[in-house]
Amino acid sequence: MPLHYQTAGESHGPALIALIAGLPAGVAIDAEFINAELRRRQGGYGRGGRQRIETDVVEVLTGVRRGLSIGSPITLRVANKDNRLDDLAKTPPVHTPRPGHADLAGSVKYLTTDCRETLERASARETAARVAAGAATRGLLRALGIEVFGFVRSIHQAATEVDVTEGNWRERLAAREASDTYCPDPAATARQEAAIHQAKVDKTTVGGVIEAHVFGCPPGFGSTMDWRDRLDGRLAAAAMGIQAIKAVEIGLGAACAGRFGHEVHDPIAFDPARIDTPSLGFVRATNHAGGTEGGMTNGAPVVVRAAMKPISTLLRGMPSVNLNTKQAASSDYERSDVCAVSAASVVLENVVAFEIARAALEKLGGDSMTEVVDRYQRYLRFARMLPLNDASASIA
Ligand code: EPS
Repeated sequence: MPLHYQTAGESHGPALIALIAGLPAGVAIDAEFINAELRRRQGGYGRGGRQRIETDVVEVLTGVRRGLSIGSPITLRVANKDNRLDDLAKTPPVHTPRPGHADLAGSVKYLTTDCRETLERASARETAARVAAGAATRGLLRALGIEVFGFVRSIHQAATEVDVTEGNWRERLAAREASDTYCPDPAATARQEAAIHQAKVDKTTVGGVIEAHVFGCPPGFGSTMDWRDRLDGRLAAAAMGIQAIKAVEIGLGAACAGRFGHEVHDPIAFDPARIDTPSLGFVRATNHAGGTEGGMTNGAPVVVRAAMKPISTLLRGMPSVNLNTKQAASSDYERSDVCAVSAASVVLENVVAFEIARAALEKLGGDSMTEVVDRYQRYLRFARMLPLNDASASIA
């Protein structure tokens, strides 16, 4: 079975769970790193009261021995302190759906007028489990020299224009760590905080744009042979699958449509000095393709961008309808955030990491990391030897 995961859990149930299967033995499962990512997901300017209640910490229940995976399914659990799903007084039914949330569609789908049945699962609290699952694969990626960096590009109208490259991403990471909005640009951070503050004053919410950049992938992860195996499609599905995401781009994305071909495609050159890098020496001055061509990595950094809508729980309410009476009513208010774009950037970073780990394992295979790393080195060796001849074919 290829690497995959499933999550379970309600926002105010006892816990969130991620069950990962298909990870080889010998992957370092770094609970401290997972917890640091969970803490980052809880943070960011504009978060609401729930994050002051919770301290998300992962419990590794199965599949790991002394910090290393053993090949069996891995169960990760994050407990909810605010666990009150069955307490009707504290967690009453919700009858007036919030425009933009899953409330209306989910209630009709499950033939109930209590939106809580749906909203408990639809809540982005579930993304704690996805962050834990993605973060658990980071040890595998690091063993292959692959790093993922996620950050906030914009909140409302406040955007940064900083570039992120193989050469500067660690500096950008340090700048992101210093930013309350997870944006690697202090001036843009200040404007983003002001936008969130104003939205709070106005009892409304704001969205924004998040990005994840993947460094160190060689050409050939993903596949062009079947549409379901295309890496760009999987990345888009993983990103669009995050609550509140309404658009996903790879590289230049939608901007490709308004340019001529020669302005879009990244010219290929060969630099023998870079043959030992994952690009194998096939270098590009631009990366409009965002690191994927034909549904496969092409050796350039993979760039995934996603647009998040403003959170649909508004303190000021929105025009809606009571599902029992069908009378006009203002949407119900559940404690929520003014802005969760920063948190979403952590989710994007980790769901992208998971998809890259899956694509790497599909290319390389292997039951243990010893095998996976060995197969990776062999693949790179053959690729550097191109064109292969009789002599090369005999190399072990
Ligand atoms: C949360 C995301 C938001 C919060 C939630 C925690 O959920 P939703 O996607 O439904 O807006 O509102 O917190 C609560 C439900 C609460 O009890 O405050 C998250 O990302 O952890």
